[in-house]
Amino acid sequence: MLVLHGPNLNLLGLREPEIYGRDTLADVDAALEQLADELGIEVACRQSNHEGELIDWLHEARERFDGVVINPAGFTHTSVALRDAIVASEKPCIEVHLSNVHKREVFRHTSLTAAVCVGTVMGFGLQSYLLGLRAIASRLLPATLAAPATARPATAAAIPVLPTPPARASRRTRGSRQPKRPRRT
Ligand code: CA2
Repeated sequence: MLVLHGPNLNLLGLREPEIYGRDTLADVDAALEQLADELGIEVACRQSNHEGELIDWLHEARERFDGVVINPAGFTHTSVALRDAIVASEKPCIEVHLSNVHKREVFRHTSLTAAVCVGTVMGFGLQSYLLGLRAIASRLLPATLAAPATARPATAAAIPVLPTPPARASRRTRGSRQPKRPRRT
């Protein structure tokens, strides 16, 4: 798996601990590597302050990685190019955020990247990354979370994308659930 940290995350733990906590980026990467070991997968963690470099790494994921966990940081809210690169990677991506962006400024409430990711984890600090890694691992290797490393098959088929649930019946077609009008007396 590839883990990408976006701009300014190299400062993690050094500033604004009230928002982002006291864990440093090295702590996050160490925790990811430990979890990857437990899950029996390999992880490569990279950080860049440059949009183009993040895009190049997403292109690299096409050939070299099975999935991506990405915290696009400030680019979440601005970058069509990063969104396009996530699509171009043709790999399942999970978006993660340390903070709950919906509790913060309105400009952080929009993510240009979330809709092209499988899902988003936010608000749990370092744990957001670990939950994101578990999510991507369980999607690609169903045995990963269910069985200890010794009992796992050498290879496992990817879980197919879940089918879209059938559309719910409209309120009008659910006649029995309509509140009954009081009878006129
Ligand atoms: O909560 C997150 O993970 C964010 O992606 C962090 C971004 C922010 O722009 C997003 O809205 C939410 C900011 C990353 C900057 O990280 C810093 C860490 C320490 C000190 C200063 C910045």
